[in-house]
Amino acid sequence: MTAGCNQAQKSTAGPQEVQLSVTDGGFEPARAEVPRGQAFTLVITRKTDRTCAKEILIPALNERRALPLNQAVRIDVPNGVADTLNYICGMHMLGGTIAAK
Ligand SMILES: [Cu+2]
Repeated sequence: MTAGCNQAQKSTAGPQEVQLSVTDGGFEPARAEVPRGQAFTLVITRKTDRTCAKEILIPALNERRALPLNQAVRIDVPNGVADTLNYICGMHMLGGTIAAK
């Protein structure tokens, strides 16, 4: 009756965090890698006022978030990435990719 109660607890450290910064060069790193299909949290910190990237859009997740200067913004990606996950700024000019490895 209680079959199915076990939870998959493979990792001991909780969801991995992927840190992104917005610098004068855009999103850094422009390409990050995460283990395939594993939950992670994107942590984005905008460190400059000199680009148009004051918002981040992740179309595949229907996410659109403001990026306040010097404040970490956390976006959970509970299903992880099967292949690649693309993000762009609010004006579709700067962006990057998170790839499964
Ligand atoms: Cu932009």
